[in-house]
Amino acid sequence: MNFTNDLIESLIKADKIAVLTGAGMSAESGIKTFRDPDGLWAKLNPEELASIEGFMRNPETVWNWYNERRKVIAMANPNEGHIALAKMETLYSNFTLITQNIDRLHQAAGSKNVLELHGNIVENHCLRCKKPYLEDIDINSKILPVCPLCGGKIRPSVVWFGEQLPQNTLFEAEKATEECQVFLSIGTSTEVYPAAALPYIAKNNGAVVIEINPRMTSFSNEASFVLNGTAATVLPELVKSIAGKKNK
Ligand code: BJW
Ligand code: ZN
Repeated sequence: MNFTNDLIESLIKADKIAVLTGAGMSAESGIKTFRDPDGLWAKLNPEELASIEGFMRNPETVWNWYNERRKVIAMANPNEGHIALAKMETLYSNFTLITQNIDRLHQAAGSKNVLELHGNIVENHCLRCKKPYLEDIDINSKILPVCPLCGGKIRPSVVWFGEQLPQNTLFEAEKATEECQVFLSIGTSTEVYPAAALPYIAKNNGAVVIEINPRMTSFSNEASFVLNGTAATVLPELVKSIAGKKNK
């Protein structure tokens, strides 16, 4: 892919970078997105599977779904895009990677400063007393785990619809977004708030905003540059184009 000089210049000049990633980031690691034609929500109902009301109505169904996804994620490896972002972090003194993904593949690729807006699929906690549940979950068991402290239902430590995002993490993400000179929005449909507000916040604060996505999104027309391709193909080329020229 050919990158314009303006785009490369903006990345070389910048010392503060913020990146927002969504499900498309992990698509080439074999993890399904949500809103693509073959995505999770094409066949499944988000209100039943990703809300507290759905969990209370039918915890078995929700646990089965999370256990199936845990199996897929446990087998997945970071793709070339994750690896390129980890390399990119080493080029900057101030680099914040904000992710909506729960799969921990950024950390597996070596990224250090990662903010998880929607939690993660590895940890669990008690719905009632909120304490972390530290036992291993047997993903093949039909018996639902309960809290050894209060008997409450155990749930995955992800953020469902209608739930508040972790407030410190969101605060740090907004701060990095307001302060950055370049913001990258990668593999997200920019449909789910408050994460979807971040590219707009960056733009309103004067940042150059680069979108990487094989499809147009609701934000594309606002972006400074749209790189029409996948994360695992565009990011390695982009990072290669700046690596030799960027002094930390
Ligand atoms: C590629 C690619 C490749 C494909 N390379 N790209 C009206 C207005 C504003 C807000 C609301 C509203 N009505 C309701 C709300 C609130 C709601 C919301 O935003 N809803 C919208 C859908 C309208 N938000 C919330 O409820 C949030 N909480 C909240 O607002 O709290 C307020 C509160 C305050 C005080 C007290 C209490 C509450 C919480 C949102 C939680 C979202 N949770 C999920 C599930 C997480 C757990 C799990 O995974 O199981 O998070 S839903 C799902 O969507 C998941 C994702 O993180 C999130 C975003 O999706 P993402 O990542 O953008 O994926 P896709 O599939 O949408 O897009 C993929 C993109 O990749 C596409 O563009 C492809 O083209 C692209 N792509 N292959 C690069 N190879
Ligand atoms: Zn408890």
